[in-house]
Amino acid sequence: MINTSLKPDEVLEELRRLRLSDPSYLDGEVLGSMSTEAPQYLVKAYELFINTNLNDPKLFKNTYMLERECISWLSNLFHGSGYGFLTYGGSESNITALYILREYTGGEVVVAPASAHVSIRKACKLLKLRLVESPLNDRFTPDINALCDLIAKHEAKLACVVMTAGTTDLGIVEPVDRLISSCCDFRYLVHVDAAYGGLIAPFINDLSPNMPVFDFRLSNVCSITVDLHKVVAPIPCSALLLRSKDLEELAYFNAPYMPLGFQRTLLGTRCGGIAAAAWAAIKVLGINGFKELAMDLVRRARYLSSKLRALGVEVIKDPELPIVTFKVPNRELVLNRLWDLRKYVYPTSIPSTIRVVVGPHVTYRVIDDFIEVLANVLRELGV
Ligand code: 0PR
Repeated sequence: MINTSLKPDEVLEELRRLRLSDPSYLDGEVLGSMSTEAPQYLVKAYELFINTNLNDPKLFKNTYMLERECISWLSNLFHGSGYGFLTYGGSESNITALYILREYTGGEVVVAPASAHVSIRKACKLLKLRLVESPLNDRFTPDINALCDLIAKHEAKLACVVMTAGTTDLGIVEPVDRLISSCCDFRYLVHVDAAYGGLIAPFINDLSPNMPVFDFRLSNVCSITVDLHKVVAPIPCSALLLRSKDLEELAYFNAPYMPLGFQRTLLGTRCGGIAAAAWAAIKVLGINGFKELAMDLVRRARYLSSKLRALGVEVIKDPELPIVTFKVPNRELVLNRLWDLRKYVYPTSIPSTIRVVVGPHVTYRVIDDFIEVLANVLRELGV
């Protein structure tokens, strides 16, 4: 039973206690999740705008200005023209993108490699779009010929093709550029789900020189999802970037009682804190800060991968983005033991594999500690 007669101080104390017993990022416990511990200045920025509503831009002009500046900066990074919205997460961005592209094209089918995130499946279900999946090859990347065959087959009814820049299992940046150059006889629009890779891939050319291009320079690309809460911002914080104003306007909904006469995005009231946190992150980090962070994460992921190999563990793929996926015999047993020891790593959809996402809180010390625990677990279980 919940005690309902607590004083504010008491309730906060109780909440502190509850939060402390949930996993900690900074103690190196959260290892498989894509979220991270946001720095305090971003939490503060969020808090300053916590009672503002992004969906009432005439009332909260500055909040709206912060959103526009964030979209403009992010859009610029992807060679776009400044259209789009801040959203509450990659799922909302993806659902909105598919909604907009369905409205724009009148299409009924979405073609995507099997690596597409569950939010794409969710979007298709909600929007009554038929998702047609194309296979991955033995390197877990999309089979471009198969994808192109499906595009040809469904061209007339296609709402869009979805490609992922930073797949959930392996952090693979799918070759949007290669698809478009080799599948050029058909008309189709592409939505890029860069929820995970969007704020990492553009910055790591020095370490991964062959990174595919997946931005608005490719004329088929109409929308890009990019999450700030996967690299730096407090949850929730994502963006949906759009190629043009007419696409953006497809997510405006008449609301005669509102000061502007319409509402933007699929949600109603939207906390302005997300705009303040995103704006603060962009102002503080800038291109150089994001680059430094992204490069550092990739270096740490490579360090983890080499440590795993030194243990005799098979790493599925050299990490391009900072996700390290590796094989273990008897996965359930190993996962359970690691979770018992508060090392929260995740299974992936590839059989017998476990994933570590190297977020900002996964430092070299955290990695060394994890390797030691994993070595003990593997020894102890004799697997
Ligand atoms: N697109 C891709 C490629 C993703 O990996 C994710 C989330 C999304 C879209 C959806 O983003 P939102 O979760 O912001 O809506 N990928 C993570 C995953 O499935 C989500 C996650 C994050 C899961 C933190 C657990 C967790 O603790 O692993």
